[in-house]
Amino acid sequence: MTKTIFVLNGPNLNLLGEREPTIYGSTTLADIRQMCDARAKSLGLQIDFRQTNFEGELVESIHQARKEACGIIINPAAYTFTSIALLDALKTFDPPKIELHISNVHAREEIYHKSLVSRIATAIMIGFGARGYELAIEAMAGMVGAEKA
Ligand code: CA2
Repeated sequence: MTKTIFVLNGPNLNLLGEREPTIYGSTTLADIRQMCDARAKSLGLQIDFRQTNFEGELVESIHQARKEACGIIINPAAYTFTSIALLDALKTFDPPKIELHISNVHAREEIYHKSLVSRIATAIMIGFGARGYELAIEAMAGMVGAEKA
């Protein structure tokens, strides 16, 4: 059976490519979704790609991932720095979890420096732009022992 990876995206990431291109680039979330699907397919993986502006919905997706996914790639956006609910939910997910940020958060204002999610992430992908999603999928394929190279 094909292994499924959940790719979860938090608040405002639906605006990618429309605003602040100097920070987040001009690639849209729809473009990123396509890139993820293509890379996952070539690695023998399946992607469940989601975006929400609601904290509880992210928590629900993580609960669903506990039943259906063998890995999570998550860009929690602003909830990275504020959400204990997200942290608690991710703690219940034992398989690999990659925290991802498009921008280099450490080169930005101090409010973006202290991630709660990093405490429990298996690995972190920061500052590679939209390409970070593809890189995270490649890394995840290695972590979950996907069939193809
Ligand atoms: O770099 C990232 O991927 C972030 O997770 C993006 C978050 C920010 O709070 C994190 O510090 C780093 C913000 C997402 C906002 O997305 C927008 C996209 C286009 C225009 C405006 C906001």
